[in-house]
Amino acid sequence: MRIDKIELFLCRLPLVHFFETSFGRSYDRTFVLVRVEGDGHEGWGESVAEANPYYSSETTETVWHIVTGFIAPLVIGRTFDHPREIFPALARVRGHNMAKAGVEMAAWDLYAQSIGRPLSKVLGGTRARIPSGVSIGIQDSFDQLLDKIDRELAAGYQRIKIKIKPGWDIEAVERVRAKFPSIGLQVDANAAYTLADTALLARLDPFNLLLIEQPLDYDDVMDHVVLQRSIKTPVCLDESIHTVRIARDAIAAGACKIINIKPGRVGGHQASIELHDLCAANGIPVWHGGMLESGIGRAHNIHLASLPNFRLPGDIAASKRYYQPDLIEPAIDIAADGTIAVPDGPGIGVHIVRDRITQATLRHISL
Ligand code: OSB
Ligand code: MG
Repeated sequence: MRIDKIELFLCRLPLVHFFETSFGRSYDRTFVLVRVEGDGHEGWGESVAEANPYYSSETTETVWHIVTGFIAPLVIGRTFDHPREIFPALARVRGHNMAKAGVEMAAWDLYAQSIGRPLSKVLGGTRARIPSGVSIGIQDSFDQLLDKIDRELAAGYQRIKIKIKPGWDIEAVERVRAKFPSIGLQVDANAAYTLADTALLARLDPFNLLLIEQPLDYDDVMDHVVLQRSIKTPVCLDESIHTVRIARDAIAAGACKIINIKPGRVGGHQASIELHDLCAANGIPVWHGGMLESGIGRAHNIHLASLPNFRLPGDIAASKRYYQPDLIEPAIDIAADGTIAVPDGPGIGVHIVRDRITQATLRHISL
């Protein structure tokens, strides 16, 4: 495959509902779409960096800078036998995994389109449907939280994740468990605690949570080892897992029992497959995270989540929880059993509505 052209679209879409994590509340989502062209086909990707560097150090502006200045020159005009070769070809760019992933994932779509196969099959996926869960942000009141959970369960979602932070943790979980004693429930702290909070976090033990996601700092491994020894709830790492090598070390050290895979965080589909396989070989279940993606990134996530070691429901939910309308047609939806169909057309297998991208675009460049 040869990539002749890369286009970037800096987009902004209003969120259907605000989303609040331990680092703040958002009312809209700014992101970079990537379109690649070559061999008479196109491919689309979405870089999940946000406008601010709060979840990760990357932002939409660093993605723009790194893709235009450093990644595009390493990719444009080059021939690759397979998209798995792209991530290693970008190795001289240190970090910037979200920038790399935007381009790399678009190239996987292009490749799958060019051979007329669904992306899931090219990635090694084995499932036709994936189990779906929801991530529910911090709300204005516990009653509002319980109402939201009620509605998501009625829609069929198979598990609920709630965001926690100091002051919105034990009582929130207590209230949710009192009303919903047997649902699949997990919490995500987005790095809001330290080891000084160990006794507090141990108070979550009786609530039978599936996992606690990223309780400690975004670049920490060893404090999580200490924490995991002191609490029963399985620790799941998100922010800390930037590379397959860090995952290997985290698993060996006992920092976590579960890992969340977001392709943007590790540099795209190839790194995600390697992370998935490493976890499978070590008996570590994985699940697919979410970054409030538009339908383009969401479609990529669905294909990736069809691989066999994605053993827990992902944060991959219906489009209408995020954007109305979404950038694709038909929108992604869940069935009553809480599963999402993996698209079976070529590539990511969704129809991209160009007018809606044009409307959402703040800046465009063609390279
Ligand atoms: O930590 O998983 C996270 C959204 C933005 C940044 C970080 C996270 C999240 C989510 C949302 O939890 C998951 C979704 O897309 O619904
Ligand atoms: Mg998380």
